[in-house]
Amino acid sequence: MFEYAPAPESRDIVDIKPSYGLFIDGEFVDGTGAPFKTINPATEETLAEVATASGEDVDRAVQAARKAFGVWSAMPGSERAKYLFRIARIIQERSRELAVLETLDNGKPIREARDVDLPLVAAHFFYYAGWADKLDYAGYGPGPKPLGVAGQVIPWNFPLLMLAWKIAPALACGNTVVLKPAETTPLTALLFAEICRQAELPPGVVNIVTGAGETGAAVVNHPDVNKVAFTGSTEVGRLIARNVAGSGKKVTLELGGKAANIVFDDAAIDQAVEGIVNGIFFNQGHVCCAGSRLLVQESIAEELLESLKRRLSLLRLGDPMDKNTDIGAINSSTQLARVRELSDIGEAEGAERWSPACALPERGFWFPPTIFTGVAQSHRIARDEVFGPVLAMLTFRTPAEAVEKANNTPYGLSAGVWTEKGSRILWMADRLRAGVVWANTFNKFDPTSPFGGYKESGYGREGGRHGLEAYLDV
Ligand code: TXE
Repeated sequence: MFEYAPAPESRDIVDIKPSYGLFIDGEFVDGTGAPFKTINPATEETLAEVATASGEDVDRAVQAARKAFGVWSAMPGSERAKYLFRIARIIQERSRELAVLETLDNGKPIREARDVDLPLVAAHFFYYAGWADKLDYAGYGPGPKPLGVAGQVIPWNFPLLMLAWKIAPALACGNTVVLKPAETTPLTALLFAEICRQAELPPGVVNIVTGAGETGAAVVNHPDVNKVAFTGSTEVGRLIARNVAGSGKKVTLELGGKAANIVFDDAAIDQAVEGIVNGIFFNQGHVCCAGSRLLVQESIAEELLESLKRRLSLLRLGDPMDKNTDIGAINSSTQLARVRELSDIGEAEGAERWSPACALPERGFWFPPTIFTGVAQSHRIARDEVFGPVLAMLTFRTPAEAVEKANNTPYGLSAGVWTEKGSRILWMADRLRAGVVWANTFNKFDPTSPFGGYKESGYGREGGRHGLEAYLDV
């Protein structure tokens, strides 16, 4: 570790209330379930008390969304676009406040919240605002129709960005929404509710219900919900798919991943090292498409590992509010326990574990950047989604072997290829069973680009024109 001068962002720019209600029909209201606390995972301090929506509250939210659907879906697309553009602009204006609140509630470095999450959140609203009036077939007969009320359940790794991925396309198409944020990160969704009021969005078009899995289940199982969109664990995704089967609801699921980041011997090594670090340590590895399996061509494996270790020794772990921080806090004690358990299993199964010397803060939930070498494909560290800052390194000799190993997983969300040979990129991309293949980059997102998985990583696409299809009957 080396010394550097701390540069903390001010937390005074956010006004965190002691307690929060639900956002139903344009108003903040009490929940009838027992309230829960949301904490700052970097300090374990309680940030606020948040309402739990019971089945009854969820029903009220769905009824409000149903009522608003009449008005919202009948509105010309150009009018809906105005609201979405207004929301996008307010997000830009209030982005510093949103970024600080995201960092406090989630534990991610402020630099990432400010420079990655928030610009992408605004970009999604701008992008889908632009679609709203392109969906009307004015003068040419009836156009595609919105589905109705969308029930959306999102995780804690990108609380606002997942909200944007879900809400922006749904509203652009004329649907109304009941969204449940994750129980460890509800605050930015509630600030977004305030932004909906500021944008004078008609009441009931967006409803936010907070709570744990039971609240999520009440949303997706509600008979008046027409479309279910879920991002989260594969386990819960399976449960949801089973529960809604035969109900006529349309479903999109975005689930886990175990992406291969594949480095060939002709790759620009320095660039690849940056891409590997970004691939697995960005957002503490709490990324569904994280490059958690490093596949390196055998001839450069030793050299690459040395460069990677040197680079990891320069990463700064600590206070997420410090603008210098590279690695923030693990989002919850539950997630930390999972990362620890899978890492311990990695060691017990015979892989070698390495982390740079790095002091962990005393309070809060922390895990050092970690690399496993000597990993076999059968090891759980090579198969299970860790969802933390843990990289499993494997080697290969030929491109065919790289493809075989990369595809040897039940998941198929993303992959990365590092080579200076253009034809090899195309050859690999054609054979990798993954929804996204990045070439000489990783974790690059854009609202114009569809995102989603093959195999057990889920079904349906979010983002781009394809993202609209999930919210329309054509
Ligand atoms: O996920 P859950 P958890 C993976 C990652 C992580 C593991 C567990 O590997 O370690 O899942 O995380 C709501 N009906 N991912 O436990 O439980 C829940 O309240 C409806 C990958 O946090 O799936 C939250 O809002 N909803 C992933 C959301 O589902 C239910 C992101 C996600 O929580 C529900 C997160 C139910 N029965 C975790 N039970 C990714 N793909 O990015 C829970 N929820």
